[in-house]
Amino acid sequence: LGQYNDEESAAILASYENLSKVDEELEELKAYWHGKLSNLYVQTPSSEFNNMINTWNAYQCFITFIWSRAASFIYCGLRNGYGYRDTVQDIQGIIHLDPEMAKEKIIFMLSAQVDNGGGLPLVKFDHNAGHEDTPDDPSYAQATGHPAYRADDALWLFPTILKYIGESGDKDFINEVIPYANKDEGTVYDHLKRAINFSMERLGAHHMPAGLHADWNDCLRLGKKGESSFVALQLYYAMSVLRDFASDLNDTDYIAYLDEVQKVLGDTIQENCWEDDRFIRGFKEDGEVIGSKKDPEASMWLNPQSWAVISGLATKEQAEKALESVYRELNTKYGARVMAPSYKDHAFDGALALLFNGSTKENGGIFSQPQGWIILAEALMGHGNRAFEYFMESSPAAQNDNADVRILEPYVHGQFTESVESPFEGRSHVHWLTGTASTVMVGCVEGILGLRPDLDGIKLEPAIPSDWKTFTMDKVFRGKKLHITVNNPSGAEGGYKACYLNGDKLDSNYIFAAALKDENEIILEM
Ligand code: IFM
Repeated sequence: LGQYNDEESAAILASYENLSKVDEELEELKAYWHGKLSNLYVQTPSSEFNNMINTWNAYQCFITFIWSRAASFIYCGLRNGYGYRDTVQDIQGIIHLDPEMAKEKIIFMLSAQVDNGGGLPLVKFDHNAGHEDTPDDPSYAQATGHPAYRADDALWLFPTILKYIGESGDKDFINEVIPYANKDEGTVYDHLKRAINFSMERLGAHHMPAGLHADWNDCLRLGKKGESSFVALQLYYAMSVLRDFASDLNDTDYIAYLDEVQKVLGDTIQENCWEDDRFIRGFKEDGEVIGSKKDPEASMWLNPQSWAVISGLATKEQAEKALESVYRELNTKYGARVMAPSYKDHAFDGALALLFNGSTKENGGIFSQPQGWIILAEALMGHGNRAFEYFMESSPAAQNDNADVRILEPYVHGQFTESVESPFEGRSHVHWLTGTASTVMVGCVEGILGLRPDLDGIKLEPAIPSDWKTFTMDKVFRGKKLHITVNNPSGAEGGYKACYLNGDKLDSNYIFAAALKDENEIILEM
């Protein structure tokens, strides 16, 4: 109604005086949403988990997918475009439900990648691919208010595109030609290669990616000389993803290049970022460590620990130690803090988190988005009990009886929750438009439920609470119906003993897409 003038709106209102039209449209609306949510339906012993995964988290994923952070008066006022990282991340939350819808947005975001491989920090609503200014042009900063590149933006494309191709089986997508934001065009494969180049051309003193204007953490200004361990881990992971695509395309020269640079990057992260029982957060412009165990404040950071596992860089021993450190030093009854202790007297110049009171937002608050990554990391290690514990601590559905404290609706994720130093511990903020929707969805679907599609099929590797004796998942995968029953008579929290597809015992827990019929009975024994 807000889009029309008085006369036109009055006509629309009048058309609803016919109640059968109201009924019809309500049915249409219900059918639309049931359709959108129908590609995955789980029945586990946890009603909180079922409600979030089948309905509410999924619904929030579609809402953030559509709006990104663009339309929230609570979040940052009305923006004149889409944030690159946020939008590419948000796509991940709906891929398992609607890969076609995801594809369209992926293409749009690739067309907002600059020809140097970096993402446009803000993609205007009237984005005109091939003709946009970039952060290298003063006019871009003037129009958008964003003067510089972020270190991480284009690196989010790797997990997102991998998930899309895995879910859809659309391998040809890698050869699709898409324009760059400012000039030139290239295949999706070329876009990804340039994203790697963007980071490789901006390395700091330890040969790790520079932190630039910010990485995922908007409050860390590390500049051209400071370095981010989080981005280094993202880059390490991106190289593994691209290696798979390169093998599929038989691009042997590029595989050799990736192997060489990934080894150098991996070695430097190991040498410079591992400290006894944790990965550090990075280096300041002057070369000093951020997030060292001996620092009086901000000595422990969540994201480098979870991403060391997700990226595949951490050894098993490092992963176990780092995850244990997270649990010991960051976990609270409402989830894991983004770092601790909060900055108060020892923040450095680029640590803008100091602007916030301790235990809120990036200053030691329970940032909700990283909860999805810690759930995923624990699940990848086969720690089903821990993964589920993190899910429950931060899950809106588990706080139905805590509304006086939490304040937000018990079915929607918020951006952060106040933590231990706050007089309002447990109070959550900024509902609906938050990347939490997609990270927690991915953590639960790929992590706890263990549904992990890749180029040729799908791996089933649940990591569940050991008291779940059995659960089922109905999933549509590449147009085929999968009815999956997971049995866990011996109380495992990870691993599997046997996997059956339509009565035949398989060699592993991997199911080739080519082996699927239209309807499939799958049994996984844990
Ligand atoms: O990563 C950012 C996100 O892009 C916007 N909200 C805050 C997050 C953490 O700083």
